[in-house]
Amino acid sequence: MKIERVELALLYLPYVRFFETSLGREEGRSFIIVKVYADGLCGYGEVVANSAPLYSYETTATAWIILKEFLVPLILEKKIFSPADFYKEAGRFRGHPMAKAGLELALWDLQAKKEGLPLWKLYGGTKTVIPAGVSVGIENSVPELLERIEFFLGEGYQRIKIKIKPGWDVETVKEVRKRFPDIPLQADANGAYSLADKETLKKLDEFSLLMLEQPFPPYDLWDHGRLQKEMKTPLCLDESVISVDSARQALEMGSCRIINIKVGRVGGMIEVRKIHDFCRSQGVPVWCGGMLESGIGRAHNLHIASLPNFKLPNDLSASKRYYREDLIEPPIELSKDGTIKVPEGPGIGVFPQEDRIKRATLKEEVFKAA
Ligand code: OSB
Ligand code: MG
Repeated sequence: MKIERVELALLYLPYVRFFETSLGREEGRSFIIVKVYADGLCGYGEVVANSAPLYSYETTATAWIILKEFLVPLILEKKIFSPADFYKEAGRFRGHPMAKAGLELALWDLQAKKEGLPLWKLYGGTKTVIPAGVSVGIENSVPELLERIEFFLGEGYQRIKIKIKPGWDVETVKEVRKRFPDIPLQADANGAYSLADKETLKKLDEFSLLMLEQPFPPYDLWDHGRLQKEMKTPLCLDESVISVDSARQALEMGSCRIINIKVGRVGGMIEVRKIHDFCRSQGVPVWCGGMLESGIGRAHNLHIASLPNFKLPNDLSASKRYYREDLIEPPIELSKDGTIKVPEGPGIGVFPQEDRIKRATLKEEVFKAA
């Protein structure tokens, strides 16, 4: 197979409702859709970087430059088309995992479509229904947060994750527990604390959380280990785990007991697989995190979450929880039992709607093979 053309499009989609974390409040999201064309087929990927370097250092602008100047040329000039060859060649460039993942995922989709297989089969997945949780942002008041949680529980989500930050933590979790004593509940700080906050964080042990996600900044593996030694709540790392080596180092240091896997954060599906397999060999469960992806990125996540060691409810919610009009048909829907079906057709198994992509596009560029 020879890739004939690669297209990049920068999109903006407004959320149905603002989403606030310790990093700030957002009303919508910029991201990049990558398309690779060969033999009359098109593979789709999503670059999950946002407009500002808050969650990580990447932005839509840095990803665009890295794709244009380094990654797309690998495909069009070195004539690479297999995800494995791309992983190897792209690995020579340091960093920029979200840019790499967007293109690698497009190649995976293309390959699966060529073979007429759904991605989950190509990946060796073992599940076709995925347990869905929902990530609930910081609200203006605790009563509003309780109302949001009530709404999502009514929809059937299997677990609730709330976002915390200094000033919206122990008391907030206490109120949530008072109102919902038995629900599977976890909290995510997106790195808002430091070891100086240890005594505050230890108070969360009272509330039987499934896990506490990323209390400290990404590079603080060691301090996470110091906190985990003093807490019974399992720590889960998100931002800190950027490769299988960082996953191994985190587990060796006792920095966490659970790992959140995001394909964009680790640079593609091949690295996901390595982290997944290593965690499985260590008896450490993983789950699939989200970046408020459009249906394209979320369809990819559903296929990834079909692997056997994804053992906890995932941040994979229905299309309508994020966007009024998702980019795909059919939309991703939640079943009454709080699961989402992995799409069945070839590749990502959902149909991107080109008219909707166009309407949301701010900028595009086409690259053709010589
Ligand atoms: O830390 O998991 C996170 C969204 C954007 C950036 C970081 C995170 C999140 C979420 C949303 O929690 C998960 C989802 O896509 O539903
Ligand atoms: Mg997180």
